[in-house]
Amino acid sequence: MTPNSSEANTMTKSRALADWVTEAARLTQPDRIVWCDGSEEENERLTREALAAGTLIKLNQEKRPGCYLHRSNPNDVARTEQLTFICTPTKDEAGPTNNWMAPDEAYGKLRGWLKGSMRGRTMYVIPYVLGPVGSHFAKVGVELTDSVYVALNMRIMTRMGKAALEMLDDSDDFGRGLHCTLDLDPERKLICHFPQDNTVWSVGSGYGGNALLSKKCFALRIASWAGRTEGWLAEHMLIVGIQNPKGETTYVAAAFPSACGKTNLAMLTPPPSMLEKGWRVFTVGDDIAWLRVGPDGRLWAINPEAGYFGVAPGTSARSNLNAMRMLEHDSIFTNVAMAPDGDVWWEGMDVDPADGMLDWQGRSWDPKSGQKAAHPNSRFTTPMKNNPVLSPEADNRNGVPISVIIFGGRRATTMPLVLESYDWTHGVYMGATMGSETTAAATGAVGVVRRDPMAMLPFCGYNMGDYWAHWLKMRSAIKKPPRIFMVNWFRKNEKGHFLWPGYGENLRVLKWMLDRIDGKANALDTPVGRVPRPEDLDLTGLHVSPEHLREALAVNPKEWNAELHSAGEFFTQIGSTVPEELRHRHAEMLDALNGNGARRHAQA
Ligand code: GTP
Ligand code: SPV
Ligand code: MN
Repeated sequence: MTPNSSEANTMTKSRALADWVTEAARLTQPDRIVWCDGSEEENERLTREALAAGTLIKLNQEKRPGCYLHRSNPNDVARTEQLTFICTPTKDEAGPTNNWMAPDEAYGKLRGWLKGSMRGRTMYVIPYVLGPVGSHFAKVGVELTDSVYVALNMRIMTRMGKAALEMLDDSDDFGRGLHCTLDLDPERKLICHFPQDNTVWSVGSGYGGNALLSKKCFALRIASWAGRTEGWLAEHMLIVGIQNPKGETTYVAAAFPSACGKTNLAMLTPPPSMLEKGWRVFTVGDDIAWLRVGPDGRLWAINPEAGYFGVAPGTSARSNLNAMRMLEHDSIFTNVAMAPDGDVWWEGMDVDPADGMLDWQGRSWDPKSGQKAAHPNSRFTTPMKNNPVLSPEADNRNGVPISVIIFGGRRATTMPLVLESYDWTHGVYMGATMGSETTAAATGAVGVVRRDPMAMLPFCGYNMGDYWAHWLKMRSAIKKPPRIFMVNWFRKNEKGHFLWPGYGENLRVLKWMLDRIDGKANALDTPVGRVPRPEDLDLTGLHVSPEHLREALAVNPKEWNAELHSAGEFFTQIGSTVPEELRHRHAEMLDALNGNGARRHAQA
């Protein structure tokens, strides 16, 4: 089939979409164009094609029906932040934390690479909806890609196909994503965002965050831009419903950096003592939240996605039973290890590795080699309907009302298990200055503490200082603002052991937050926020030494002086756009920490 506009016209009522597909096809010259409708028949056909091409490997269909393995190119296993650009007319719009390229230069460079790049290949046209269909939050995007792996993943991650074309109707209002795998040469790899054009061009990578353009590219970088203009927030946040024994559900949104526990918190299993009393947890989203002020003046959130692209290593029946259950069928695994019986395996699965395992690159693996069998950033893609604790509200067009916002990082030192902010501005300050150790979710060094404001450092589509100002401004629009907390599940003792057991036990910390809101729990004021004392937490049935707990909760002035110093340096880096209120809070906190403040504080 030769690409032509008359065929496109039969697929969509949108002239703009038809023209754009024709134009992209003229540039990239695919042999075939396939419009994806999202049907089951199409899924089977694309899966067959992917199997035939070796893009997918069939896993044991008795153990894991509908499950497949994908092995990526070994140099294409994580997001590449140094090759990700915000292409606004001026560099200031992108700000000091983003890579910037002038739009003309970026389009020109990529056009050169894209010329004839799909010759001999198929171009998939993937229309999708971000958010529940029919919701006033929802937005339409279309991704053009030459990757069948991308097409199959987009089908899981979004509401893809016919529904999107119906929602678009004859409008020209859709996100334009053009993705081409090319030859995976690191010298010809770029992910470029053009917020003013509602456009992303991504070339040279097949990896999730670089290639599934609905996700970080549109639902965060482009959407955060739109949110600033339109008065809402697009955030790197999970959304979870916590049901108490009385049957009342409170919704919590939490921003943790990549590979720092969002999926795990979103679907946690309560500890036995809390399960018995009737506590339940329900997932609305595990990675991205769009938040808008509702007619009642509260902050409401939806999950723009329809599936999870989660970290495999560390997922086990003990750490996340709900995830293990949802991965039993209809999931795509990327870069995990494969057992001789065609099942999957990864480090931290809590299952002994079988003899004769193949590692993530398909090489035979020796457990004694010291090499990992699964790539540390190996992932699963699974539809949200697989999740046994999916919230009944996950598809609600109005979203869910958010009562608590949590920021959290991966910090071996300094940051206590939980800190409550004094007010919205203080909470925004906590988010703006939070630090976290880098993880395998992006290429580069792992374990280095960097500032990762609101867990959005790699995902904010505009100037970071303006983003903080937008957060502060939101306060005036919200009648009943969520209370803001900071958490750290990852503090260690001097021997390098985690001080807090984490995972399901984290619900105890959430319960303290809910009790704080209800005025039922105590806290200690410190210069940097409120912390629970050990006796303020419900620790029934938990075996953790009092000494560890004290260490986990400690606010250590020496560590905090260093922390505030680092935050101050970050403000200097961001420069003149840092809101005055945040600078003021910073100065006040430094004073209080060093005993000069007006507020009197007890030391933890
Ligand atoms: P992205 O998908 O990259 O945005 O990551 P995420 O924030 O959803 O991270 P995820 O929940 O997948 O967790 C990443 C890693 O952290 C996994 O290896 C988990 O096992 C580990 N982890 C999650 N929660 C905890 C916790 O409470 N304590 C400890 N020690 N590790 C945790
Ligand atoms: C992350 O890195 O934060 C992820 C995975 O959630 S990716 O979709 O690749 O960005
Ligand atoms: Mn993420």
